[in-house]
Amino acid sequence: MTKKTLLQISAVGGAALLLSACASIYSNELEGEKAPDAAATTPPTNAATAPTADNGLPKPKTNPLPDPLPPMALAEAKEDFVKRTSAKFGIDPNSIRTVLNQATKLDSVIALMSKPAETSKTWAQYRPIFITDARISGGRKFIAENRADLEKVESVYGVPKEIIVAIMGVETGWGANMGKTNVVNALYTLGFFYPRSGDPTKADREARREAFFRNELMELFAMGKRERLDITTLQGSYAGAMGYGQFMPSSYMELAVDGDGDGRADLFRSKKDAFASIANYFVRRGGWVRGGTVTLKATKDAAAADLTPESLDPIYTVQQLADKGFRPMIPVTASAKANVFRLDGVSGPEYWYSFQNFYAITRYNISKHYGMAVYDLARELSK
Ligand SMILES: [Ca+2]
Repeated sequence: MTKKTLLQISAVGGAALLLSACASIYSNELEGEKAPDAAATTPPTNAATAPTADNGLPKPKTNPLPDPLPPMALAEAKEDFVKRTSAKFGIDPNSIRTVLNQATKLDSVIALMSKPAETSKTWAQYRPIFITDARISGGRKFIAENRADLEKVESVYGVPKEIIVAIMGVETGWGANMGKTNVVNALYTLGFFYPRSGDPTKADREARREAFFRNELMELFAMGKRERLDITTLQGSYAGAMGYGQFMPSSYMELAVDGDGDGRADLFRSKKDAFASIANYFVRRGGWVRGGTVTLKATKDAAAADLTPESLDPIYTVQQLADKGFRPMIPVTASAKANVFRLDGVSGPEYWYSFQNFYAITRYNISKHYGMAVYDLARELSK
């Protein structure tokens, strides 16, 4: 099947996601969706909260948060950071110390990170927030203006231009809203002063998230060195996500690529770099399959139980899912790998297959609503 066919295949329900200034950082698993924070970051649910398979079949992949850091006084923690960052990336410790000593703890960042997760919206509530006429027309215009560059990236990576453009639209309105928070300050705040709720059941996760952000700050120093950027001037989301596609520093280091041939990956100013980097993210982080199906609507046998807990990881064969009572509305090879998730649409429950390429979209933000929103917007853009 061609890509266009695949995008058009299903009569989807839509999806919606509210864009906060940035992309999302970790997302609240499958249902929660607090407003997205940092995007291409997909930081990880940790093992305690990650969805698990229910029956002896392979377990979904998890991407655990780092171990908590040993307790240290602030001055000691900062010096430890300087030493480790310097040793790991070969950066002059004094330059790191200077930046760190000038960094500011931002109460606004603490407040945003402490905000309770939004109550879960249903798909029916979500979609109209997310898929708007303005976003559809803006996306079509953006494609028209960048068609040749987008098609070049599409041919190299196999990721449809509509998917790349949908991601950029969701994350930053095609660059109009890349975030206005100083990235060093954001990551310093979350990496050294990550807010604690006081809830003992959340303590471990909060400590791990602090370690995650401190590591992102380390990666930011490495990024400054490699890309020859003054990191103290960079702006992004309150969680430290940057540029057109809202990459966290570690994703920037691992997955950003030079799309315009000037020798640097500049996701702040180069659309060509952003297109290639987003596509590279899909392929390398999500295992995007060129020409592969994203999602298909499924029917559910009356007697079939919902798959709980839900997972988007394509760990079942289509035959195994059929045995559980879920059948695709158009025939699919029985050995194809997928999972099934539920959306609560305007007409009630809907069941959808998550194939590898749906899973890939959700590596950007681990959320079925995010995945469906991007898919649905891409489908609109392909018309
Ligand atoms: Ca470049």
